[in-house]
Amino acid sequence: RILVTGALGQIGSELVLKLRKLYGADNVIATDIRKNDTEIVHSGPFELLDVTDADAMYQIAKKNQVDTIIHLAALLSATAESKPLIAWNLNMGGLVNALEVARELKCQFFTPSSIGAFGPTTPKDHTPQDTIQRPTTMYGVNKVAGELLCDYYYHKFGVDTRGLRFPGLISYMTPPGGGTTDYAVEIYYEALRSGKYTSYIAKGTYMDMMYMPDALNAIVALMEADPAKLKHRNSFNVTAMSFEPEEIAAEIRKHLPHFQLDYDVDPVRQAIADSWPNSIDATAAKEEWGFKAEYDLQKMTEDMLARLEQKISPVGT
Ligand code: VAH
Repeated sequence: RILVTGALGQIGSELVLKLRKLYGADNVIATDIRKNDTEIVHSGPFELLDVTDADAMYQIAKKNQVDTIIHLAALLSATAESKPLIAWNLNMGGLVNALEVARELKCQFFTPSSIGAFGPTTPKDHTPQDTIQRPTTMYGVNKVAGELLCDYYYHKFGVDTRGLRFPGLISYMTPPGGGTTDYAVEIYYEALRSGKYTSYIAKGTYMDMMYMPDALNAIVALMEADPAKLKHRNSFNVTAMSFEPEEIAAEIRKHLPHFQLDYDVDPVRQAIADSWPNSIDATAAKEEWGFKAEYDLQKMTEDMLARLEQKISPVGT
């Protein structure tokens, strides 16, 4: 059975539903520090869990005979930058607790890394799988330390740890919270709600992005991949596209011609974005476990706007 931490977050809230369809609802135990009234809580087992409580996590995993842990509970880049020590304690404390449970109960293990694991001295274009990682954000420090810790648990204790360096993830179900790439989600909501969006990320700032369905497929494909074929484990570069605010706005205008984009740059999140790559190279993921993305900017925009139109009242109504 699969234990998911941070199940009510941006990735978790869609991944849990997908895993329940794939492996059976009762085989996916969703946990989070809070409860809400969504399908996650009602469509299968849900438990309250603070991942900084090692014993609580162990008890839930043991009681449910868990053999796979998907550890998603974390603070994202902008939030982590605003409260770095809390971020360290949650991001690293939660991770080491989850790895210890995986070691003791012999579970397969997944946790996401991020393009945030790269820094200003990393080659910015077609960033290689193996390269310099000197991030200048607490989130980046957590992601690099997390990658190294997961590799350590694999080499030292034989825990089957696997990870993905996710780009900005775009989804229509649960908006992200506290990320730097969140503008690329907010812009779709505002395009429909008000017909205009003020971006806190500057014109010309390229970042890797991916539509959530591709991210979820990548997690399942990696976790089901033949371990003998994995030369890397923590963590694989994966990406679907790279764009700057003007480009996503132009794609939106193909559907909403009057959409207006302007800028009010947030220096904190702009500094984070500037420290990240412009585009990363996902060759290793393609070669070692057949990664591929189905959605490009055009296809994602079509789907996002169609789905969000059903969720929120379109502009002018
Ligand atoms: C963030 N959405 O902005 C996350 C992600 C690559 C970006 O790590 O922090």
